[in-house]
Amino acid sequence: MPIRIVHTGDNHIGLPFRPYDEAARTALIEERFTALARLIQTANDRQADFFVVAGDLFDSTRVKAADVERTATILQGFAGTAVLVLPGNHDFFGDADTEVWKRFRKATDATSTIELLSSPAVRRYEVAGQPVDFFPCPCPSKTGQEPTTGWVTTADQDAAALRIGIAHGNVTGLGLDAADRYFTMDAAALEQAGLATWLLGHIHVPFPTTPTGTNSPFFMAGIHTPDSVRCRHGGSAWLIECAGNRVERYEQLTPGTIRFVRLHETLTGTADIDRLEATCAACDTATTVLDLHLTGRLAAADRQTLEATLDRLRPPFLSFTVDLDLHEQIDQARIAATYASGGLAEQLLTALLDDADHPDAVTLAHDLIQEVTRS
Ligand SMILES: [Mn+2]
Repeated sequence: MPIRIVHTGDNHIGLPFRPYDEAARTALIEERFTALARLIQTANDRQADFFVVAGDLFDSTRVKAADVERTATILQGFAGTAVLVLPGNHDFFGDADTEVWKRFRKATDATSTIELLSSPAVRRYEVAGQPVDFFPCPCPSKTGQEPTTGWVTTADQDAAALRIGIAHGNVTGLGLDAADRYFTMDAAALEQAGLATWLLGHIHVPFPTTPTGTNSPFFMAGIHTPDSVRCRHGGSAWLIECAGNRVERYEQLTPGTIRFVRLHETLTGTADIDRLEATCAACDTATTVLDLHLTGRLAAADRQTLEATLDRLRPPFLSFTVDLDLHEQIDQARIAATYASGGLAEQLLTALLDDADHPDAVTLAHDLIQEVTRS
């Protein structure tokens, strides 16, 4: 029987989602818990032996007690040998007084299977006679120049054990960390440490880049469910199967159910509005946080059609925000309604309207006339 590990990280429980309205904010905060609960369920269904959180389980060191307790209750649902929780850089372990970990310890005190990896020292377990040694590298602060993994190279390693590193930080070549402030690890050094593999967190993008495979010198969990439009994947975690001191097989798990989508569209007429409507209607609305950025030029009547369309599209979405940078397209009806017939403005704008080579000219002239008349 292989030893199975479910590897997650960067769950950011307690992320406040401040820019969203109350309904969306509540749903987004809730999703961080429910996606973690789904992942525990999957780990149990797949008979995982270990559930590893590779840092940033919490969004900060001051997450409120109720949220920490709820997280602890979810983790207590794991049916395997142990849940291992590493402090990352957002939820670093400063000392025994670090608020979030005091709360976490209090909430998990009675659960012998939950281990807070607050110190860099080997944690040994045994699964069906096979020793399994974890080498945790907790973050002591929010930022740091040096990797936290140095102690592993000089630590005693038992050749008979399955040996797994757990760390949190940037990896050269993976993330953008030009200033080396996030405990940057060297990929080659990780590979040369003598361990079967490393379970890492910090970069919210999963690594390896293939959903299944046979081996990898390290794994990056990827955030378990998206937290912003910057997240291009649907939420990720790994199921890793080991035999001896080797990874034999890995498989990507997808516990997330929400998506953040930002759409940039240029509108110049009703055909574009129809196209926008079709694109929005194709979204899985109840689980989509949609952020529309609309630019272009619309005639007054089309602008009304757009407003009505947006009002119709909005309700089923988890969140639906619109950034409008639209100019008014001046047409004959607008000229007739605004300017005296036969007057200079009417004649000028009508002439410009016919200038197919300069479609912006009439709008520009109208804006100028409006500005002059107003001042
Ligand atoms: Mn981090």
